[in-house]
Amino acid sequence: MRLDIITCLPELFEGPMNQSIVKRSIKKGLVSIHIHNLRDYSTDKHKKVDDYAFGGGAGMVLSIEPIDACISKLKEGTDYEEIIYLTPDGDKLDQATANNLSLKRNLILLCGHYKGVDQRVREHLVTKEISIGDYVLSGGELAAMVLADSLIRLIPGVLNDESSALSDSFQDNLLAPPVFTRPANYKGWKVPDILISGHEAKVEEWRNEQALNRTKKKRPDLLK
Ligand code: 6GU
Repeated sequence: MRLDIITCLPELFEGPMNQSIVKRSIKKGLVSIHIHNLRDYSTDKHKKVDDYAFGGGAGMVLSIEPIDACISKLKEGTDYEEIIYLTPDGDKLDQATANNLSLKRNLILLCGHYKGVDQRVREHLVTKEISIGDYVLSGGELAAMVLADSLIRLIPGVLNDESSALSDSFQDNLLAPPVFTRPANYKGWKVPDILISGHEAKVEEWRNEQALNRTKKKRPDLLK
């Protein structure tokens, strides 16, 4: 998968995109991430990428020109399946969307900032709009990283078997069951006997039961 991320805050991506699973997937050649600084596409002498909203009101709006210039340049070299704009009024990200997008080859993620982007970007350049939840972030960058992480870990070969994405919460509309590790008895707080029994089928049954109970209790909405 190739991810092209367009942002006016490229520095924000340096840490999170260079750690752990994402880092390993890049090393393995399964993913490439390209961060593009929107300012590099500004023709303004001060590298301005935003302007006042027509009609007035507080907050600056990202202009269409540098965004169009950047996307056009990217499209010269690559065919993109989706151009995704991260915005709090987008479709809410869920595991089904992550599964679906993880199968794509080339994606552009566009991060908005300030008061968002000129509406014409959304109408003419963007093919999909995604929110990561019902709360407002200062910009789309953190949301883009959340989205990228959720996709990358689903790409075949990124996770090893032990951390298989198939056993994650939400993958089958169930929360994941509880997990334990050594010691089996800590201060009298014991691990369920079944898990140390060596009975694979029974362990599996217990896990399914726990996952279902947990979901009923904490997220009954998932069972509907
Ligand atoms: Cl994608 N962007 C911003 N700015 N805030 C958000 C969001 C996105 N998703 C939830 N809140």
